[in-house]
Amino acid sequence: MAQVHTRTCHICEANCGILVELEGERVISIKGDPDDVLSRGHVCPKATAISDLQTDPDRLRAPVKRVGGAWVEIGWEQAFAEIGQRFASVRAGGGAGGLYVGNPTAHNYSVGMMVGHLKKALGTRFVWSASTVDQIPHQLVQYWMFGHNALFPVADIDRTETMLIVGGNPMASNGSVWTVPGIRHRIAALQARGGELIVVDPRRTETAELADRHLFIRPGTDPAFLIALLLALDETGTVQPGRLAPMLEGFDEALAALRAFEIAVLAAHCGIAEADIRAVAARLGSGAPAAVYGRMGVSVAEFGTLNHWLIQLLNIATGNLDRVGGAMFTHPAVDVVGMTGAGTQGRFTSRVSGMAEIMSELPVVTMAEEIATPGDGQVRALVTIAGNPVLSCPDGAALDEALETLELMVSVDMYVTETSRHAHYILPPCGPLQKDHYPLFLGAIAVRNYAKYSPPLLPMGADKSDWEIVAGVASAMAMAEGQPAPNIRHPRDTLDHMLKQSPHALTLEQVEQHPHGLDLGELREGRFPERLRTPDKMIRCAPEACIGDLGRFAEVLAEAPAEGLVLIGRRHIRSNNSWLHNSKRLLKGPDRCTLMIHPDDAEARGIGDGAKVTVTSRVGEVTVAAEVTDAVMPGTVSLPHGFGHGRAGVQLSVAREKPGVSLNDLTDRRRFDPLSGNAALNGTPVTVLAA
Ligand SMILES: Nc1nc2c(c(=O)[nH]1)N[C@H]1C(S)=C(S)[C@@H](COP(=O)(O)OP(=O)(O)OC[C@H]3O[C@@H](n4cnc5c(=O)[nH]c(N)nc54)[C@H](O)[C@@H]3O)O[C@H]1N2
Ligand SMILES: Nc1nc2c(c(=O)[nH]1)N[C@H]1C(S)=C(S)[C@@H](COP(=O)(O)OP(=O)(O)OC[C@H]3O[C@@H](n4cnc5c(=O)[nH]c(N)nc54)[C@H](O)[C@@H]3O)O[C@H]1N2
Ligand code: SF4
Ligand SMILES: [Mo]
Repeated sequence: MAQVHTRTCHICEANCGILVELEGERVISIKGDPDDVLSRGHVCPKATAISDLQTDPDRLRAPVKRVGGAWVEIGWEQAFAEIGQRFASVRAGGGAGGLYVGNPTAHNYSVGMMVGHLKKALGTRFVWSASTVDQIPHQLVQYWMFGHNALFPVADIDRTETMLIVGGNPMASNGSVWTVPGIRHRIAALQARGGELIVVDPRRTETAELADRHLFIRPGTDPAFLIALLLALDETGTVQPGRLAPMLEGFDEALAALRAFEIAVLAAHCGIAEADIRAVAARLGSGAPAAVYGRMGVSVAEFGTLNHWLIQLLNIATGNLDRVGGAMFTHPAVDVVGMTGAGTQGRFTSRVSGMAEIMSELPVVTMAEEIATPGDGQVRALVTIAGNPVLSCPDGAALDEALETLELMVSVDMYVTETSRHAHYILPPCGPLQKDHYPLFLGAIAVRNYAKYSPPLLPMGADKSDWEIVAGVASAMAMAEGQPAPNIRHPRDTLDHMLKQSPHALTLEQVEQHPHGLDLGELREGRFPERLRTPDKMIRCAPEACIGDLGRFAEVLAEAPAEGLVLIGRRHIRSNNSWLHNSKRLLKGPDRCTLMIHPDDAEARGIGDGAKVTVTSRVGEVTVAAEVTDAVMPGTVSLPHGFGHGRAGVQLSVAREKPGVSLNDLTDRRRFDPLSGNAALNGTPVTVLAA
């Protein structure tokens, strides 16, 4: 007898409600849940792949240890004991521990609760995560302006009149730092009520295809566009912060600093016509609700922090911050803001290049050098949790080499990946349907307030959840080092506690009574000033570092634009970073790892559609098929990240059929945003030649 269970898809930030039909332990179907309070039936093709992940024969089912060139299965107790002993000997030899935490941990509430124990057991400041190849500039700006790094503004697309997306492609990504399932319907509804979607992107993306207006922008030049918008508002007297006015500190100072720039110069720099900039500004400044949102295109850039500051200044200048139809703040069921520290930066620096700590971590651009550079405090033992930095971090090839030199490497991952193949031990978590799920971080950035708990659907058997594995490693390391064993609390209890402590004062039991989610209502305006975490409840509009960074931008603006091509990334709806390429049904169709190049640029180099080309950057070279298309603007080429599965020893049999090349063999560790330390993955200068 088949039975249908409700659940939340954990793969991306959209958090779609799904209906999983099971017959015994066999998945019969996975469909969208029309009654889910957030997603209302939306799903994408990746949801069905959850069952592929569950049944994938390549997925490790027991801990493995690398012996010579082979992987040998061992028991959990033996794995923990050996890891503890080997860690103690690394420490005794003067080596430091290190930790890399990957993206899927943000979709796994329970493992996040154990990371602190592991950091403590490792006794290290060498903590890296996918955050510094991702959203750290958002957090830094929020910390500076609103007083807490987790005060994420959420674009109220369902009630806005103008939605401006700069460097985001939610039609492929399903939204990011913005839990907004079913974006296509939301865009259609916006347009049906007379609103406009405006997309600013060097590529005519799937989202741009739906837009009322798409403006091509030269990669990396977003500060020019954003400053020009603010200047156009200023010139037309449409700067109107409205009810925010009494909460603004330094707003006039910020505007004054921007007045040093000229719209015509900025327009020429970013490649967007002055008339178009003025038209967008007129819409934003019309007084009707508007929301400006920026994502990876502006985050992983050399001016990532400056970009996000300017975006929030735009939301403020148009009176749209904390307003219905603007950029709003949630009332989450678990109030992360109330429970975590405001943020940190610069409390310590990295050993080799002296880069500043950010939100208790070090930027990932420092990871390879900290492992490879000998000396006191060199990282000799590394744990990775749900991460694949060899494919996801800049200059992945350098990291690939560095990892092989470690004395001890432990990967908590269910596959032998480009990264975990270097590990001495791989500790695999259970399959996705064997664990529970609660959207701890993502619920707090959703377009609607809600809570939803998904219980495990399949029995655990001898398998372990990520949190149990990380707790096991932390305990083993602590004990081998002669420290007291960490006091591990069951994540469900911690979750229940967090729910109770938050303003909605829910219990986990109450949440569990709502299998389609507990609706906590639409986002409400007027959260500020109460929600602000600055000591005086003022919005800091002119953070010193941002004002200072305008000088760095002015220098770039004064330079002649560089000749040659720049490389940007892209995402596809049927893939997720580096790790969904082992599902046959997701991988089917034409090869997706192609270099998109504009017809003019292709012609100038004698490159035909489908021809093999060699792409070279300062750090590396790849050979890949060209896709000649006017969807990318002249001067820009695009390659997806997350491919490159052809490396020796990777055990992903489906992914190996179409291995592709890694974009991050071309991206450069030396290109980063100096304010945040976040990697600049987009805008890499490259040469492209027919191979
Ligand atoms: N050039 C370029 N590079 C990029 C990006 C880009 O746009 N351009 N995007 C960046 C971004 S935004 C991110 S978030 C990073 C992601 O970077 P990472 O987090 O380092 O990499 P992922 O590809 O997400 O790899 C996740 C790994 O976790 C494993 N995994 C999946 N689910 C689970 C689980 O439940 N438990 C455990 N233990 N393991 C699991 C997978 O097998 C895989 O090996 O990549 C970044 N890299
Ligand atoms: N299907 C799928 N969904 C995903 C993921 C995935 O890999 N696949 N990854 C998940 C993760 S971890 C994240 S962080 C999110 C990311 O979510 P998004 O940010 O929405 O995804 P991207 O496709 O990286 O979109 C970035 C856009 O910026 C554009 N761009 C590049 N350079 C510039 C620039 O200099 N200026 C401007 N204005 N635009 C630029 C690119 O062309 C691209 O369209 O997606 C999440 N969802
Ligand atoms: S958009 Fe797709 S991958 Fe993301 S949560 Fe929804 S079904 Fe899952
Ligand atoms: Mo990400």
